[in-house]
Amino acid sequence: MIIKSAEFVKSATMPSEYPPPLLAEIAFAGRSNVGKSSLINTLVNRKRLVKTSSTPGRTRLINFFDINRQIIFVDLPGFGYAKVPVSVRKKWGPMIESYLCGRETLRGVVVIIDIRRIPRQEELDLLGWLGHYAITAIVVLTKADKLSKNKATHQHNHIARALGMDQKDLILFSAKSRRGRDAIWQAILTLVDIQNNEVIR
Ligand SMILES: Nc1nc2c(ncn2[C@@H]2O[C@H](COP(=O)(O)OP(=O)(O)O)[C@@H](O)[C@H]2O)c(=O)[nH]1
Ligand SMILES: [Mg+2]
Repeated sequence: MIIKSAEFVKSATMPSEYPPPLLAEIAFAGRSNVGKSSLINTLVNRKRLVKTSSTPGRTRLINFFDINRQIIFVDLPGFGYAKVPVSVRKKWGPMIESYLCGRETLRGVVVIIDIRRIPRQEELDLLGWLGHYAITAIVVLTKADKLSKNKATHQHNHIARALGMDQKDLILFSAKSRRGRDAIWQAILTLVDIQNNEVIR
């Protein structure tokens, strides 16, 4: 799909602050610093639609972005950053869960995992919730450029096993090389039911 517009809509912490549910939504979730902002920016060909940061754990809000007046991208707060105070961390689960279980326009969640790490409890919990609410997960292994081809293949296998998933259902991605971008767009467009007659650029 050709990106004609990509605009920040608003930030929210609770359902009363969400924008009206008028368009199909795709949410993005992952550990702090995993590369979530970079992935969204790569998908929409913008350098700084979503702020990237070398200081993890800053985003504590749910951020909504309008793409082409066709899809809403939702940047969920990153989880699992140890330096964030416990009081703040405790709010993340309920905040994310109330979004996931109550948003009628939500079509799927892109779950982003660093290809160099083995998924831990937070990722398993998130995938468990998605399964429970029958929300489709698009699982992406990011920062693939950081590993050699052999190591990437090894991790791909290893992570698939840890998640109990088929290897072919995990998309390898790099914001640096843009590898995997088209595959993620295909998965998204299938979920939001937009015809992809145009070339993805
Ligand atoms: N080499 C490499 N670095 C990445 C990639 N994606 C993100 N990063 C870097 O990882 C750090 C965190 O990225 P960011 O997108 O802000 O992560 P977020 O906290 O999940 O939103 C930044 O320094 C990015 O430049 C990638 O695919 N490859
Ligand atoms: Mg971010």
